[in-house]
Amino acid sequence: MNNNNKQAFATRAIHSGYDARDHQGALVQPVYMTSTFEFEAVAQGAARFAGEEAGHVYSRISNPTQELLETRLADLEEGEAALATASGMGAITATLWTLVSAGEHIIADKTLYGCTFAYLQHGISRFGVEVSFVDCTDLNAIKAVLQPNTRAIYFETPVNPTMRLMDIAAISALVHDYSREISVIVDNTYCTPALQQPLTLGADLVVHSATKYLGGHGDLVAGAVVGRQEMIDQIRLIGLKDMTGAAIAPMTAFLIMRGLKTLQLRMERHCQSAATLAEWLQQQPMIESVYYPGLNSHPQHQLAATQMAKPGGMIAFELKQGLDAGIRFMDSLQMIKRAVSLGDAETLCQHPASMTHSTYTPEERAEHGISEGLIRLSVGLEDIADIQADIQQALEAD
Ligand code: 7XF
Repeated sequence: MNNNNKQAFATRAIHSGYDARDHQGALVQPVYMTSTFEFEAVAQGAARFAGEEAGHVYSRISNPTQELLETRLADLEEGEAALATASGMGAITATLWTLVSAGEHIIADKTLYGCTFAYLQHGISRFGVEVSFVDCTDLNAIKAVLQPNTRAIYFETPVNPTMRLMDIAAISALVHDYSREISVIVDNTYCTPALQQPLTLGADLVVHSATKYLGGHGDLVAGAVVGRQEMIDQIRLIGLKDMTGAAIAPMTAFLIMRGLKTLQLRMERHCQSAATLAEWLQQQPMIESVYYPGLNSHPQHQLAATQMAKPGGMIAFELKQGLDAGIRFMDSLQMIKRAVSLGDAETLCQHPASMTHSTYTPEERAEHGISEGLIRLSVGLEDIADIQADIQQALEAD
């Protein structure tokens, strides 16, 4: 216990919300593999549908295994409530479909995960929602696009894949000062609450691809959104139930809780190995630039130190000889996997321009700051010496 009587993060990641006495003493929570729930009488079913009585109705809306995961995620993110979904994109779309209507406006950072960008650029814009992409590291740029019909500002920090950081507290203060009607939504996938807790810095909602560090083992696809109870209730009843149907499977919720038990331990190792590798990469003669918030050379190194407990497990870099050398490097990797996704035990390496960010046109990538030669590394949990040896031999291969 820490001094305000609240258990510490690692403890809550294991225990929060679960009482074995409710489950015949089972150490680990049972998985409720059920699509529907029996009503004692018609009146009870009617009351549940009307929202007058608490209780489950149907597993597209809620399920006890999902509910326990949601309690735990809300606790870890310091939020009132959470909604777990079938994917990160399910969480993002359910959230924005709920908050924004035709004729309204969203501000987004200029660089986002490829499918989030595609949804904002080509998806929601088809339904009469206006989106302004701006450099959210520049508060004046945000100020310049705030409008009376703005309903949300959306950004990642660190940004996938360029590793720019947004000042969550400063953006939240600026936007809320303009209007409390605007939701500040932070994609916390790269950090997890083990490293960064946007709600404590003034954000309204946190979204996650739980596919990544939260699950942590590369064996599931899932997402989550965390925030105030009233907002999460709305997202559940509108964005999840009616607009996306992106319900999480009970077994997936179970696997995420298994992953959460080691979240803090894993993040410590991911961060330690990434910090060592970033320093080492920076000294290699074939490397042009390394983007990692823990490096002194990162333009927002200072912000990283105040906003993030540690600089994370993701690194981006460019080779001096550009794209062709980058592809040669990637094709020469032996232990490290060429794969998209991130946050797994396995070290993963991918090429944003042709993979995760191929949803941008080449012109959009140039405008939004994603270079064609950029390589992204998700530093895994293998021994650092083995990761480094594989990178070294791939850099030296011709
Ligand atoms: O729907 P998903 O669980 O894949 O989550 C979407 C998503 C949301 N936010 C961020 C910051 C993400 O990185 C993702 C998914 N990104 C993977 C990646 O960058 O490798 C997807 C592989 S194409």
